[in-house]
Amino acid sequence: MDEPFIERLERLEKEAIQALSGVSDVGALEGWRVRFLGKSGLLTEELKRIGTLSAAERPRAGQLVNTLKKALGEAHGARLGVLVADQQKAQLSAEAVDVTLPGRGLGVGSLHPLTAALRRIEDIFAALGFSQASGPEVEDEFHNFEALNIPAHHPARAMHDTFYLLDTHLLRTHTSTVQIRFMENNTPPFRIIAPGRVYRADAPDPTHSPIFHQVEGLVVGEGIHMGHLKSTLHTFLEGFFERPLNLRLRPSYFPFTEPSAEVDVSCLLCQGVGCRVCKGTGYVEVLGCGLVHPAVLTRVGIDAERFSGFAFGMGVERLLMLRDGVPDLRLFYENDLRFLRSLR
Ligand code: 2U9
Repeated sequence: MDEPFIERLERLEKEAIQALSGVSDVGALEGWRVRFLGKSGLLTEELKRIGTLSAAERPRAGQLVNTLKKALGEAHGARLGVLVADQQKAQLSAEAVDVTLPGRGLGVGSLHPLTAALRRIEDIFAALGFSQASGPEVEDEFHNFEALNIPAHHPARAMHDTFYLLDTHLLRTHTSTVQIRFMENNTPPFRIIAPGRVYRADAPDPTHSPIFHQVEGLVVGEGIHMGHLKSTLHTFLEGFFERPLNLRLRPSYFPFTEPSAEVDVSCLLCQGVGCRVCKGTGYVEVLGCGLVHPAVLTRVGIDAERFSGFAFGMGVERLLMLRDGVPDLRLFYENDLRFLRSLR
């Protein structure tokens, strides 16, 4: 057999073994297999060369090529085994779970800012001797309008942008309905607050939502006057905003109170100096109030000669926006945890 053939085979073997030791992943190993053992690989080339040898040399040459092919096949198998084992080991350690690490915990959650605010408002009024009353959210026109001195075609009905259900029922536009029901079933004297959800067909914007929350209050007794109203609201507002405040009552109009007033407090940001929150006026409006209109007392069977009362109403979202600097009322309804966590 010609010497170059044997030498070439030996060189090929050396080259293959050396190349195999440099193969470090399954992809590269496949490249190695194609190069040396593939159909058009280097060993196949040697097999083809056998045809050019003399008939006497061919059997030995064939034997040598086949032996090398077998040896390289075995070396390939062994390397593949090592690489697959290495790969599995790397994957297992990458996916390893350290069971000794402390757990992440489930979190305990917290009250929604509106719920927390309602509870605080209820607590402050409880300390002032008020009890809580509640009632249905689906109401009739009598309790939402007529009993409150808002007859049919009164412009105040249009102001309320009411959601009607059928022709006779509606979603309450204020919690005054609760106080009407309370007065139908109780006799003075009493002090109550009516906290709850109310509905108005307003398009949502930074200061409007079709659902919002009110706390209304009602005190009825003998000799109740504006002085009681003002001191009650002053105590409540200083408790809620947790700071001394100046109060300003501006004359206003509501069908269910006479006289009526809107209550301003010295600006929560600038304390009355004038800033963007109070638009330079030093005051911000926080709620509405008044003495209960005698016609409202009479409508529910309370002697308006003997008894008088005061009432007030506030939007809970608005109070929270002022206290906590919330720029958009809709945030209270989107349940974005970043917002919810930003309020206490
Ligand atoms: C009865 C009699 C009178 C409740 C009152 C207001 C003034 C008032 C608004 C504040 C902001 C509603 O949420 S808001 O849009 N409310 O200005 N509410 S007096 O008067 C009553 C309630 C019940 C039987």
